[in-house]
Amino acid sequence: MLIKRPSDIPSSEITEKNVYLHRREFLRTIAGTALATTAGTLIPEPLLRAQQPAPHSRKLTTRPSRLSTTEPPNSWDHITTFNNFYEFGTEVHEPAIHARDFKPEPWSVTIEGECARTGRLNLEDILRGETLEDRIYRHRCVEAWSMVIPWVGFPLSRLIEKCEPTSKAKFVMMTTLYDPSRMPGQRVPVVTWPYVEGLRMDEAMHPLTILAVGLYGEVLPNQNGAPLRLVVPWKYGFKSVKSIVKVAFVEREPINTWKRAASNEYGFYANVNPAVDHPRWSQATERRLPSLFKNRKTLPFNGYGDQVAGMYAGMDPKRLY
Ligand SMILES: Nc1nc2c(c(=O)[nH]1)N[C@H]1C(S)=C(S)[C@@H](COP(=O)(O)O)O[C@H]1N2
Ligand SMILES: [Mo]
Repeated sequence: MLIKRPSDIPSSEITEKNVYLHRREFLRTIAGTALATTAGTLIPEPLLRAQQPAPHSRKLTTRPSRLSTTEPPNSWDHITTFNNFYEFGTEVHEPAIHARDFKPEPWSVTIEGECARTGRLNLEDILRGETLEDRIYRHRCVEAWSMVIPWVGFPLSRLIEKCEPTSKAKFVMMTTLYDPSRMPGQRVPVVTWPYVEGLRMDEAMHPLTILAVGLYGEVLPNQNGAPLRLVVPWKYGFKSVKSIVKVAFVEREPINTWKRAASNEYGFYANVNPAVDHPRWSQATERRLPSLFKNRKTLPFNGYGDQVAGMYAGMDPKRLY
């Protein structure tokens, strides 16, 4: 691989590592205490590989989707060793290590709020009769890195229809498991636990919005949000809440975790917008892993504008961040 010499690298690219460390510095400040981690150290690639379990060979039956991107996906190694999942540590290499012994089964999801079918659904009931699709999506983290990920999943709209929401249901709120004995990161108040995210009803019903249960045709690895996680490809990664145990239909816009933590930096909509800088860094470009440098322009709505921009007609694009 050709590595650029530092003198060739514009300063806009050099800031990259600082950018993704910033959110963590901020967290340490607000949390007072910090997880005892190797903060800021970058683990060399060969070491990461050595620590990685091989694909576990629990194959799923899937069919391809015409909603997939044709861009080449990142490797299994990249997708499973570079994760944001603060329940298992705030450094991107930590979830692969600390989520290893997490048991995502049995699993059930509580359905609450403005819908006819409140109650509890086992994961098996949620999946019964579903056709699982390979959905190869671009993923753009607010911290300016990106990947292409071959998810296995099904439209969130399918679950929503089963719940029969009432006309009062304007938003869907989804919540991650709260169990500090199984998710050690929750012993540290880096954010308000449990992690919650929400979508407006039309966003939740959009055919691009999926619940993922797999990766590369196999059952989802723990660090990627097993056994059930949201994927909303036109929004920054933090919208895609992992290890979901609750789906609630609500009338008012929910307060999502990152907005609660820093409403000056993170909003509810979180649509990928290269024209609106994050208060502390630019969103104009991104680093497509495994590159160490920003190597491509970020596209509005992460390249899914044709399919989703219509939902936001008339809204202030700054508010969409
Ligand atoms: N419960 C929970 N969900 C989460 C997060 C988290 O810390 N906790 N991080 C979010 C962020 S910032 C990103 S970029 C994606 C990362 O998903 P991946 O690790 O599967 O790539 O998960 C999102 N979902
Ligand atoms: Mo993210």
